[in-house]
Amino acid sequence: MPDPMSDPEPVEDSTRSRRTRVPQDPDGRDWLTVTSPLLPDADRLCDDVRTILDSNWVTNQGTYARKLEEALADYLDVDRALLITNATIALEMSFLEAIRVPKAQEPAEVIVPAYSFPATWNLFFENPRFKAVFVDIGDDFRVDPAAVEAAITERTQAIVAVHTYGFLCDHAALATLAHTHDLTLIYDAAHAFGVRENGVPVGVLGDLNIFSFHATKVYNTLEGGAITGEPALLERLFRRRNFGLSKEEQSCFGTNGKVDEIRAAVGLLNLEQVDQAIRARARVSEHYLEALPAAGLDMLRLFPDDLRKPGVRHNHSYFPVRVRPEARLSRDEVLDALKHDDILARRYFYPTPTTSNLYNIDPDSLPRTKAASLDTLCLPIHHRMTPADCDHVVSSLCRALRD
Ligand code: T4K
Repeated sequence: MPDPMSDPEPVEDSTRSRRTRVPQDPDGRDWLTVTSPLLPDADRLCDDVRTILDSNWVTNQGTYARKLEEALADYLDVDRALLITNATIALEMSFLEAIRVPKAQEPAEVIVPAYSFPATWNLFFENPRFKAVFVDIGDDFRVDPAAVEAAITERTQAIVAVHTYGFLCDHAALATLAHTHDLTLIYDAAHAFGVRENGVPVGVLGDLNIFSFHATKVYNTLEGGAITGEPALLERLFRRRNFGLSKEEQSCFGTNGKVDEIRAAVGLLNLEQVDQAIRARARVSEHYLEALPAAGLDMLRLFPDDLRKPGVRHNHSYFPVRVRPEARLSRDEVLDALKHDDILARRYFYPTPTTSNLYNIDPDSLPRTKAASLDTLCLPIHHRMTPADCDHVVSSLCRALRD
């Protein structure tokens, strides 16, 4: 088999450790973790930190933050990108700004897949202006447009869809539904930085599109996020990000969604190396796609059609696998077997509303969400991984599921 990672280009920051000590781990083991942060060169970052400190201007739309917004708009191929503290705040600001509440006393219904991270819907449960209407996903983790259509009522105001693992939703179908029923379409694009389909960038697919720049993401500012979308909405969100203030006048309500200069400096340096990191991740992905079937691991369902979809520039943010019901171990037992070999895979997403008591819903009403939350595992994938790291994961899975 050709070595998919034998790219002559060196993997960035390859001098850093490929293993991670997890602070909460009492044993202090060195783990091969589900991801590893893309980090800037320390000397270059120190130079930037010195410049920032010397300038006395450390936050509130400083020079680095402005530069990063321009660079992000360029990279994402959009007119404007608003830099935000993190994706959770960016989602909440977007919901408050863009989802209409037509009648007092009646919450706006928002259709949202139940297979996601709680950040996607937490606000809908804490703010009485909204009511979440959960819908199911397909077997490929994407929200099911037929389920969305069936959930639309006269009180529906918005669809919030998630490009889970960077697999783009059926955006054509969702756009048609939103247009036909006059609904706001918001994408949680936390996992989808840099993804394109047939040349169309992910940041233009919804009225608003929210990215996460958390350390665990393909591209990061340590903590951070961004919003792209309709210019008029972005202009209003620009004020909302600064408490609703503009030129020392308050014209709307808002929050503090700003990003400081040091994180913006990290973001600028990371943007220079993100393409290389994505190429390194793509090599890991290809390695798994070749090696797992070759090892006879047919108790794992893989997603080659999504990861190699023609016309799609994927970002390889995650490598999800599903443990088939016939397998001799459950997903959680596979997770434990991997841990035994110092591999920290993760259950993204678990819990979901189908596996938590918090939501008071019938789990069997969302059967595909329930199944995915109980059988899906995300294997380690990051830019520092070597072919030997991938083979270590494959061997560990073979011992658990095959030998
Ligand atoms: N929408 C969706 C669909 C999302 O998945 C998320 C977040 C959001 C919205 C909200 O985005 P943000 O508000 O965070 O911008 C992580 C992340 O904290 C979270 O951002 C992410 N999704 C979620 C899926 O995963 P944990 O609790 O799994 O992270 P943690 O700390 O266990 O880290 C995972 C692994 O990453 C570690 O085992 C090792 C590695 N790691 C992590 C950190 C923080 C490092 O090597 N270094 C580090 O500094 O939540």
